[in-house]
Amino acid sequence: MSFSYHFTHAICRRPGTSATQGLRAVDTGTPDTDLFLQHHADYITALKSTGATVTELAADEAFPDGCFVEDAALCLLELAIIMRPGAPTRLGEAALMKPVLEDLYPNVAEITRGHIEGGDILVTEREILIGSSDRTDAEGVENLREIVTPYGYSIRMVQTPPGVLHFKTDCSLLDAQTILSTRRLADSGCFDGYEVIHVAEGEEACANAIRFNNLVIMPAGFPETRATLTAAEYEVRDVGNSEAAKLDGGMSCLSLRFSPPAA
Ligand code: CIR
Repeated sequence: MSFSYHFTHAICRRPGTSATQGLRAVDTGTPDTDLFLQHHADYITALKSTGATVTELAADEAFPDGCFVEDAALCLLELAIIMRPGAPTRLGEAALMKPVLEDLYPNVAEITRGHIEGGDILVTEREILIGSSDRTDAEGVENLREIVTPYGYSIRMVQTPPGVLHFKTDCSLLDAQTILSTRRLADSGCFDGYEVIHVAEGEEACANAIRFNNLVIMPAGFPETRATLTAAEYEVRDVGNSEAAKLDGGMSCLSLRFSPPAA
């Protein structure tokens, strides 16, 4: 399987002990901090195994959801954009990410109106797809559109399924043409024109995977979807996600993945 885009970098932030206070739609139990840290370390090992440089930020106890760094920024080829999370307890995470990205990107812009979280944004080779959700509104999307249009990007706004936290809770980009998706999302038609691989029925929680260089990194425990991806010749790496899942987090949320212009 070949991919046209190579990631040289990723940024992660370790979960802190305050992760036990992280946001969750439904309480399925409190995350075990030690196990969460073990899974997080396994995740970083998987990223590094592809040759990428991983910036490992220390936990910030003031932000229980701070390990879900994807929501705080969007990293494109030419610039990084600091998001404006819609969850009030997460708004400050964006400011924390700004100096980190300024060290890596010559150009860092910022969303200043409305709200938008990175988990609602899927960047494909032809467009930026954004799912409106409880965390991402039209004003935030419009602000992002103003920032990225001069760089030639086009934005298409779609609808995150009701009751689903983020757009990418239900989908992932596997390669330039192929999207892994739940049926409930793909049935909306938002991926018409792409190849779609559906996650197996009952395995909706593994739709949030990441394609990172030669690997597809997916949460452990979803054998049917794993077998489908392997049969389609993706090199799959499983990482435990039981503790992040208690906070509605998955594989994409735990990193920002990019190749800065200077790299
Ligand atoms: C939250 O509700 O914001 C966190 N507990 C989970 C964020 C997961 N992030 C993501 O899907 N991009």
